[in-house]
Amino acid sequence: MRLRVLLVNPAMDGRAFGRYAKLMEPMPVVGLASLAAICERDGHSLRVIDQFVSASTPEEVADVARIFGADVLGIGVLTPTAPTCAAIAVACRAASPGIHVIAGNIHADVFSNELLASGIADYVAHGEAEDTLSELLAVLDGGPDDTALSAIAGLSWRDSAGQVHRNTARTHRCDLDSLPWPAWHRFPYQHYGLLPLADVARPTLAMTASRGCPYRCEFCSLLFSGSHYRARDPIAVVDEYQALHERYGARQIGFVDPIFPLGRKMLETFCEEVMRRGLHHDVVWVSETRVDQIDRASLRLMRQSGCRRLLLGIESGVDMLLENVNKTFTTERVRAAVQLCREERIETIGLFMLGLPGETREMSEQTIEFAASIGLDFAKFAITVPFPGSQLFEDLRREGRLDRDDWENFTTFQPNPDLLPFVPRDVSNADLIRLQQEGTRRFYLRPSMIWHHLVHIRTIQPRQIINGLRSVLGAA
Ligand code: B12
Repeated sequence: MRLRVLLVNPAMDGRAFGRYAKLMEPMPVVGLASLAAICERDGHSLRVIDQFVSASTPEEVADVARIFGADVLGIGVLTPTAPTCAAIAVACRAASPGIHVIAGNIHADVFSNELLASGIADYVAHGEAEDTLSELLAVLDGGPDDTALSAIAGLSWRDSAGQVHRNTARTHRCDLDSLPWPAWHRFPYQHYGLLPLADVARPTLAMTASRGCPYRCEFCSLLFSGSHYRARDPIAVVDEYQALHERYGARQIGFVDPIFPLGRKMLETFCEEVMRRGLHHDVVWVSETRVDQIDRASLRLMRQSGCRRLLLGIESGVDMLLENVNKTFTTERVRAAVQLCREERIETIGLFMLGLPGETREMSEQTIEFAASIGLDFAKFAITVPFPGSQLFEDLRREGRLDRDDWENFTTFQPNPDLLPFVPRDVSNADLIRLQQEGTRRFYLRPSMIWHHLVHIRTIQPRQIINGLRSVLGAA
């Protein structure tokens, strides 16, 4: 017998994004789509709900589970969606007694004990879950058996007596190319975008060329789980890239690796292969990278192969703050990299964080000024949030400055000053939110920027302009 598996991508509560809520768009979930492919490969029956698109309530998800006769609910838990995940699990258990609840992704990874002890989940797959899930479903298929369960690396679970176990960790899979490609046909992929700022063309899909990240930024929640960097074979990357275009009609592909490109050789082989197959005529790509990973020759090749926009994690315009969070590059390097991108005609989105540890109001102002002065095409100002899994979270917890678990408020666009999870000592909560709005306003509402967008960029749709203006100007 094979199992009936329901996979759910839980949505964030739009209220946690306040005035920016309308800018949120459903985005491809590569991790869950990869797990969907594993379920298909192993012959299980599968249903997928992307709550970002369906906007289903937990009760509606539970109805689908009941009607489908789901044996298993698999749910990906990021920090701000943890309460929604719990509500979905509770509703599904009520509607389908006996359903096995499997949780994964970073928040479940960090809080596996709590999720299992509270009865929200029966199993937590730590880290990258393709192999763990496959083995777990095979065991559940034969009826759960404690001995077999305890042999699955990377799994935490609750036994029949209610005791929680954590098995040995699973070593990171180095061979990423033998994984089946994400099963996008199970997802409402026609609805996906790459957030307004990264949308150059549609339909759009996403993929990864690597996993893990060798850098150690303090605020990154992949710090503990994802430090082992592994790259795919660039030719296999182009195979998937081409398939996304041919099977699903993708005209834009977003690389959601922590950093892509990373490493010259891989980049060159990837770009040249894309061009050899003529894909650069039909598909554009965007990715997130570091300013110290790009040079003129790489950028030129990237542009030729279809790269149109880069997201750059710049974070701050203050060198001391960059150093504090282990960023290992300076503002001078940022300025030079953005200038190079301009010269090589690749558009840039600067990602900034306001309210970093040690930041003062003056420093936030300096970051906003810096953002507007270096020739970026777009800028996004996020409020610093100590996400579980990051060093920042660990440090604040240890210092007793983070004694809370209202996870729904852990978002980088929290509109309510009283609910901000973290504010540096020298800035007030209200100031921080004002600075975020001010940064966005000062960046976009410059005549030169408006002209630049109307005449040169022209990728933002009228609906996005209206929503953008409403969020910047503070209209409801
Ligand atoms: C694409 C992306 C998004 C997309 C899709 C999110 C999603 N549900 O996957 C969107 C735009 C919606 C998004 C939003 C947010 N994101 Co985001 N996002 C990413 C990004 C860039 C790529 C994720 C990805 O696809 N990785 C590749 C796949 C293969 O890996 P994976 O997703 O980790 O999946 C594996 C495992 O986690 C696990 N797994 C995942 N899901 C499930 C489900 C089950 C059932 C099981 C068993 C296992 C499992 O198995 C997967 C396969 O190996 C990452 C950074 C990064 N590069 O990883 C940040 C990241 C995941 N996002 C992050 C954050 C902070 C957010 C926001 C909170 C941002 C905000 N503005 O406030 C929101 C929260 C949205 C939400 N749903 O909760 C943090 C996570 C923080 C945390 N502790 O939860 C990350 C790690 C960025 C960072 N460096 O800090 N994000």
